[in-house]
Amino acid sequence: MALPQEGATRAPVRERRNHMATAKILIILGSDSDLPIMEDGLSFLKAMGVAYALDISSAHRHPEKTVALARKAREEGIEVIIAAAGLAAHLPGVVASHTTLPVIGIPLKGEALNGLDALLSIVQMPKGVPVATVGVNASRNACILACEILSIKYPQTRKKMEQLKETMRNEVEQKSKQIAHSSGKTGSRGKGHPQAGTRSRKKE
Ligand code: C2R
Repeated sequence: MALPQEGATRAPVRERRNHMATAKILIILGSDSDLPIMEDGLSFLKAMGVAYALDISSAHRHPEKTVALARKAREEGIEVIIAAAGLAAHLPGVVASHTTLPVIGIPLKGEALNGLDALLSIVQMPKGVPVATVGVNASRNACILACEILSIKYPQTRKKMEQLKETMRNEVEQKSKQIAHSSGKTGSRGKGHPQAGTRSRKKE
């Protein structure tokens, strides 16, 4: 996998074609208004050094472009597609119906229904056309899942995913030690913990 230099991984929308040569992940947003939520995932990919292509399309507003993106993705070297949309989010499902590549859907939070509308639209696909759905606004998890899929084929990505797991393990260990240390000082299970001190109270 040709990994780009740090800082060169984020493809501005207008540069999508230039990046298609190396990008393995295609990210399609239903609207430019979705970009702020996608940033968390994009920063993860950037940190991972994984190239991606980013574009905006809409199954509702530009069905022709959406179908073309999905149909051309594989021949352009894409191996995983991420589609993010809010409201009646048909974009990921329509993309999935036009490709045999894995499609990861990100339901985005809208004002009226807090993302439940998008979540159900994306996750409840009919048999035969799956969309791997992550949590509401969970753009980072979508990008992690995309990297995990790529890690089947690319040892460098696999190594980085293993490092990520190791980092998370270490963070939990660190927090566990901190809370044990502070409960040793206070005699409780940690300040601010919802069940702080409950164990010692029960014993009393
Ligand atoms: P605007 O802010 O452009 O009005 O979009 C977008 O993903 C966005 O969250 C409002 C919301 O509409 C969503 N959208 C879809 C689709 N196209 C746009 N769900 C689609 O085709 O599914």
